[in-house]
Amino acid sequence: MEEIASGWTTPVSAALQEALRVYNLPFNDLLFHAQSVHRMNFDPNAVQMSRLLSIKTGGCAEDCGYCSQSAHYPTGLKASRLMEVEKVLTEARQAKDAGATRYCMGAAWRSPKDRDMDALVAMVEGVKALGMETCMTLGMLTEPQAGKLARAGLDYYNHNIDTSERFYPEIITTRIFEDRLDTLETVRAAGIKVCAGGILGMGETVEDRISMLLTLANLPVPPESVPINQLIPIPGSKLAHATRVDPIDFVRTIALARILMPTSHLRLSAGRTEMSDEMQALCFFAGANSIFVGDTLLTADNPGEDHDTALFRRLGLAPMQLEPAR
Ligand code: SAM
Ligand code: DTB
Ligand code: SF4
Repeated sequence: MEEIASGWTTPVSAALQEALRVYNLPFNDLLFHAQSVHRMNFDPNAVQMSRLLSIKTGGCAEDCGYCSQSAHYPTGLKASRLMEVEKVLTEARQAKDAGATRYCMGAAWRSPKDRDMDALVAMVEGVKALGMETCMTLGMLTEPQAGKLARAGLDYYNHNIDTSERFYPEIITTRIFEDRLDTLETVRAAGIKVCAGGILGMGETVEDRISMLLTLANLPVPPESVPINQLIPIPGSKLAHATRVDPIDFVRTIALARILMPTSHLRLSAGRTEMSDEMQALCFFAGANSIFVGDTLLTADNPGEDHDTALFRRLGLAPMQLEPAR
């Protein structure tokens, strides 16, 4: 085993070396390969649309260096309590009318408190009753909490590993990489589909990005949904001045993700306001087939309906239809 340059200090596995070889293929070869894999598994012109809502904003105990919602950084965000169930359902109805098929409710928690579970269950049941898929991202879950959400009908749980195991402690110190994997296992065991991905542009190396993808692809069952976020630099956060990831490197990472996880929905997530239409088009060609729609993500801006409708028209893309419930 040999060492790879650019800061990777541990011996590099054969899988990482092979993935790096694919990643470094001539761009056209890489994209052709990724698009071929994509076509074998999906309609190449259909894009799944999810809508996010922050149901509990700010004041989070965790110290994630990228996040506007961590209480450890002076980001200027006003913290708020858990939203009322009825208010969440009103927002979900509007998202459905605007074409979203999945509603993702996020809370700035290290983990939910048991006293919050009844409201969370009511939100899942209410959104499901509207005929949308449900997703939640609430931090670490215990087995009983995951069980309650599963029984309420939660379809997906989002819990990102964010980066490689090696780079993780540089970004977050209040929990460890293994904690994330434990929650993913708990979610999977409860019968909820897994949404897990990460962020590019936090100062990680190419090998870190590939290592993150290999961790996801080598889970006992790969995530059904893989969000790839481009860091939105948040003023006041630890990563406020991180260098932006090179767009071609970003597209290469999407292509490798598609090749490593052929049947997962690959979401071009945070950071689209800073991406040109051309870059997004390349990401879709490389195998991305899901986006967040609407003007806001959790706290940050998103392109919004007008821009995305125009983008879909320019690219001949269509919203992916929900599979009929079995
Ligand atoms: N508190 C929960 C957790 O951490 O799992 C759920 C919410 S958290 C905001 C969800 C994910 O959003 C994070 O894991 C991270 O990948 C992504 N994220 C947060 N802030 C971001 C930013 N500034 N830029 C890009 N992605 C971000
Ligand atoms: C994910 O990977 N990206 C979404 C969702 N999962 C929860 C969140 C992006 C957050 C972007 C920063 C913000 O809105 O505060
Ligand atoms: Fe809290 Fe999640 Fe933000 Fe980390 S990413 S500070 S856990 S809201």
